[in-house]
Amino acid sequence: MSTQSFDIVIRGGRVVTPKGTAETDIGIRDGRIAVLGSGLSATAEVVDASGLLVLPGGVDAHCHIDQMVSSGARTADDFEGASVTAAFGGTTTLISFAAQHRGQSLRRVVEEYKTRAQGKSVLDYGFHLIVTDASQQTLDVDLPALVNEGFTSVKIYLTYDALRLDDRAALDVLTAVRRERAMPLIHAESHDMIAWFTEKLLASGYGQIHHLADARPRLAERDAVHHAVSLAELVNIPIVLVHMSSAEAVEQVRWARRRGFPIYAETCPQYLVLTREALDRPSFEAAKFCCSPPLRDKASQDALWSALSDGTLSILSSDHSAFVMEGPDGKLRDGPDTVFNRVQYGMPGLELRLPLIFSEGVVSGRLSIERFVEVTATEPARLYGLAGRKGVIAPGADADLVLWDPKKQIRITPEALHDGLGWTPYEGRCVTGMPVMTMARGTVVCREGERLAAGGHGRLLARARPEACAINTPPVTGFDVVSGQFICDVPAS
Ligand code: DUC
Ligand code: ZN
Ligand code: ZN
Repeated sequence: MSTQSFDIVIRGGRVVTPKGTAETDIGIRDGRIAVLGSGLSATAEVVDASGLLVLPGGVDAHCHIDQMVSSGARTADDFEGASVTAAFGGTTTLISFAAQHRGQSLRRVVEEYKTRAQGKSVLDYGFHLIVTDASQQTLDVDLPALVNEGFTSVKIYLTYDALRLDDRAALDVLTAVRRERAMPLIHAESHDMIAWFTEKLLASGYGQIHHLADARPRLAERDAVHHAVSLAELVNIPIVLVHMSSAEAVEQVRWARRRGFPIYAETCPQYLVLTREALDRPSFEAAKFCCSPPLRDKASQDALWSALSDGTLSILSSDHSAFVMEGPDGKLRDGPDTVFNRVQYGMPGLELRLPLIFSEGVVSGRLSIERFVEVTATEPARLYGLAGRKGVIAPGADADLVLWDPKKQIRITPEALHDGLGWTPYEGRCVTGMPVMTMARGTVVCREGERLAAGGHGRLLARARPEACAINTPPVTGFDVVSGQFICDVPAS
């Protein structure tokens, strides 16, 4: 029995951490978790959590919010709308993207995205830097300063004409990221395979939407995942492979990890619960299911579930990328006959990431509740420099908490969601398990369907350099790219 007093006490819930689940009270003071124990008293509010799970708020480490994408289209939501919909789904931290397009100053891009979020987001947020222009100014001036300011992760693309880096540029970026001890994220699909196949399909008149899955085959992902791992090994840097979608990609990740190389990989709800057959619907329906990499088959789904459960895949993010359906920013910007490579790829996912995976994973017996918390909150926080602060229920962490009713069922409709988008690829699906209250830094953001926090409650997170990036293994080649010196002998190969 503690005699201290707290601003808020959450009483009687089953508290979940990656290490186990136990009934305990949580004492909160000044927006942080002060203590876990029993019989705690509060000066302000006691929240009765009996019959509920208490989870660390979700950390969604891959979402595109208020972003200008390479086609010139803008995603549909701003930071207020996106953070509110995320909070209703049990997420309390967002890591979105500050996307550099070629010729742009990375510094100016970041300042622009900071302005977009500031005063709007109800949740704490950070930005990964998307680097498409590997200039000296970007790599030697802007990047070091930005990493020092807490932007400690960088995404690069191996595909898309407007975004991709060739190998030399990719190695330059990885070397600079390694020097700064930041974390790289890699979009791994083979550009030339996709470009070649797209050209052949279009030349033969196969432009319909369902050919998206043919044009971006699993082999193109397998090939690029293997290649990305080789690039990382050459430079001796850990990487996060984002949005793994196929059994073949999982096989490559498993191969890399078996060899002891620090490869981390992410998947997303759409690859776990949807399949490519959805693309066979008429175009206005099929467009809802277009993402990149595309949806795959049931065998890939099964492989992803196993890999998520056994630790081959480390994190589960939404890859939220919401677009309206029509108009210049729409998924079908050329109308119902938009060819597959002109569709705007991406799906909304902020609000349903946790409910879908709880229902299909935990309720269906494919994931333990502890693993669910680990992949949706604890591990993304750890990988991206928020360890101990976000994604955990422990003294000293921010009081980002979700009261979760494991029995509550809903049938998904656009009206049941809070994104105002008017469509969802999950329409008609029923899920079991929903958040009933989401708290961010001790403030209740939403409760029983009601929004309670104002835009601007969220703060920009200065993230630490991820622990995983403090590399102390010798380079496979013996040559250290950062110091420019041979630092050890390696057997001739
Ligand atoms: N890559 C992403 O990470 N998200 C949306 C589309 C894409 O190509
Ligand atoms: Zn990507
Ligand atoms: Zn993405």
